[in-house]
Amino acid sequence: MTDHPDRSVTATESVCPLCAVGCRLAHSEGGRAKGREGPANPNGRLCQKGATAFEAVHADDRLTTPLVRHNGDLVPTDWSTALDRVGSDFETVCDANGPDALAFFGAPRCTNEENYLLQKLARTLGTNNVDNRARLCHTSAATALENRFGWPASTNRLADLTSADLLLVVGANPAIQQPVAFDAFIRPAVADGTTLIHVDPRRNETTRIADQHITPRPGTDALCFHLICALLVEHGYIDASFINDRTKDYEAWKASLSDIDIDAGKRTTGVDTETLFELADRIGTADRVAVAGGTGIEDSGDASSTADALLNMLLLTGNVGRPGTGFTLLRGLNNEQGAVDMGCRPDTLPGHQSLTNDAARRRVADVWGVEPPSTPGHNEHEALDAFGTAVHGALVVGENPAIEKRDADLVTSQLDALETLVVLDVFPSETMEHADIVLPAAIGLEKTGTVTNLDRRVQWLSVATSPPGMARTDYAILAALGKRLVGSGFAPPDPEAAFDELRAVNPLYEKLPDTADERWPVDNDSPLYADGFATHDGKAPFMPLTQVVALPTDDELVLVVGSRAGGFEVEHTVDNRIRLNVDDATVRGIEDGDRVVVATGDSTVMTTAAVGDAVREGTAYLHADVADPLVRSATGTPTVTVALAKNTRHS
Ligand SMILES: Nc1nc2c(c(=O)[nH]1)N[C@H]1C(S)=C(S)[C@@H](COP(=O)(O)OP(=O)(O)OC[C@H]3O[C@@H](n4cnc5c(=O)[nH]c(N)nc54)[C@H](O)[C@@H]3O)O[C@H]1N2
Ligand SMILES: Nc1nc2c(c(=O)[nH]1)N[C@H]1C(S)=C(S)[C@@H](COP(=O)(O)OP(=O)(O)OC[C@H]3O[C@@H](n4cnc5c(=O)[nH]c(N)nc54)[C@H](O)[C@@H]3O)O[C@H]1N2
Ligand code: SF4
Ligand SMILES: [Mo]
Repeated sequence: MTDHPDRSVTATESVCPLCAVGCRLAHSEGGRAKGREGPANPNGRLCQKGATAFEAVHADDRLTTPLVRHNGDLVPTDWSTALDRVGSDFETVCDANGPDALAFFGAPRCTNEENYLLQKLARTLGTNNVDNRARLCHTSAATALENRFGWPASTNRLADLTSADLLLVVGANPAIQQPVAFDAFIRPAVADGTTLIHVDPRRNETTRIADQHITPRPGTDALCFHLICALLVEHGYIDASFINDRTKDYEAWKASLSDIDIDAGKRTTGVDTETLFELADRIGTADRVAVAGGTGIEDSGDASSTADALLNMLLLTGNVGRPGTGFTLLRGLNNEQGAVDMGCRPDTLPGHQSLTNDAARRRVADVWGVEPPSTPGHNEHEALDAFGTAVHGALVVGENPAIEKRDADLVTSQLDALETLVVLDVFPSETMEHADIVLPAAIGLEKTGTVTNLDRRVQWLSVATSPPGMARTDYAILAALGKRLVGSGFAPPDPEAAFDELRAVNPLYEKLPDTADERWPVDNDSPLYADGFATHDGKAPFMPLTQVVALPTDDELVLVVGSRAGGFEVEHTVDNRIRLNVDDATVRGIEDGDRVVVATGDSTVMTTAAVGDAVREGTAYLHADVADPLVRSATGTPTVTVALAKNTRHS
């Protein structure tokens, strides 16, 4: 279609397309982004990576033409040839195997309207096989919040963190990963007297301003917080009227605490009794306690989650529904919250309405003219496993669907097992190498539409420039695909009309004004659950601990993994070194700078040792990219052996 020769960039105000904080910015002279005051960046600042947001506009390697595979190569073509090919390929798959042979992956980097269209396309065709990347980052915490409180989202505003008396940051490093929110809300709160407790087996940049650093062995946080709850109950630090009026299952949960042996728990978690007592005291005596959780509290496996234990602690002490309390989900990608709110998940319609809720399905059918199917679809993990057997065609929007980016073999063979793989992206990716059709898309600064940040604020993007070459917005591409696959009435004419349509089917977004720029579900700025939980009886249940923690043997270390990234690093350098505690290094004859072999099961990784006190004894830390083969082959929290590599000691 149209080429866009004029790509000058205007200084129109928009939202940073990089992370879930959602800072406001505009293009400035010299090509850098300049912050504009907004709710997430009230002082108008941006972080280092946000300042480079416009670099992608003029990057040399942007995708600018549709590509179709021909005799093994991806060759440039025009839009109508590419779109016709997607249409006929998907029809072939559907005719032979039914709509559940298609899977739709996307799109936490795209707008709400784009995510809305993507799931509408899947469901109108007759499948709930639609999911998005948020699954890799924050699924345990989001699920715990949804099951216990009502919505898979932060309970409070970022700005509320400043009124907490005590803030626990658990398994996260907001000083680096959400830097503007950290500087605008957490740092000033601490300067103003909020006690900051950092719970993380590794010391990181966030620990620098913490009053207390608690280092449970990786994977034992749930037990650690159950121990703290047991101490809170024992010492009478509970909010009896909150428990009575707002919660349920308290007595059964309390009875389950008697199974917990403080001394055994101390050995398992590695946190000494004094520290546990001190923390219980701090929590029990504070008026407002808030928790902020990151990717470190995500569980591998189906054990009861750390998030569940943290929510018990908040319920027990009445710390939900008031400013300065609650749970902040430190989400990562710019529209991760919006992608799930729009129903890009296999089990719910827009607004987190259950697929089995007849009234919700009818409400959607009234608007779409088609009733969505009621059986849940495959999530991304399941769909990838089913490629080539139950699933034969996939549409991937702005994702690189390697479940873990490093497991190239599995992903390659699964992607190649598809009959047709369609990728919408802005840059070449590993996934694209397996694609049959590639459609060039626009980045956030080249389009309009809304995005939802990590505290549920919905903001409009503005067009600062046009996409390069023949690239089009994901919205335009999905609308064109819908027209071919469903019919001419499929998509509203533009994102503004789509915002109207999605408000009509999504009860959480219903009351947002046309200008958006409010937080769902629009009840000014009060915390969620001020008057009751969004559960069927308005009460939040307590949840007993079901996790069984295996202790590592003497020669093993528990592996801590971190520095997860969503692919927009300012510098693409990864610190490959394994962090070891001095005591653990000494018994193994390892010195700082030595080459070491890290192993679990059949997987090994060769790297360099960094010896010091960044991790507690019994644990070791590796960057997520380096740790990937080890994490993949382990079930649950991996334990590893670390040994000096042969013949590598520099003398
Ligand atoms: N510059 C930049 N910023 C980004 C991104 C980017 O690509 N670049 N990506 C964004 C994305 S997608 C995401 S998901 C976020 C990630 O943001 P974070 O969740 O803050 O990610 P990490 O820095 O890996 O911090 C996770 C912490 O969990 C700890 N941890 C590991 N295991 C355990 C455990 O068992 N218990 C406890 N308590 N802690 C544990 C690790 O030591 C680590 O310090 O960052 C976002 N911000
Ligand atoms: N080994 C390892 N694995 C990891 C992580 C890790 O650090 N190490 N991090 C984990 C985490 S936290 C996350 S969030 C995931 C990230 O997993 P993915 O979301 O799959 O991450 P990326 O590889 O960055 O792929 C995103 C793609 O979106 C494209 N894109 C950006 N903006 C747009 C847009 O507006 N439209 C379209 N169509 N495309 C766009 C980019 O060009 C890029 O190719 O990976 C997880 N897996
Ligand atoms: S904190 Fe996130 S949203 Fe804000 S400027 Fe940095 S990358 Fe962009
Ligand atoms: Mo992420």
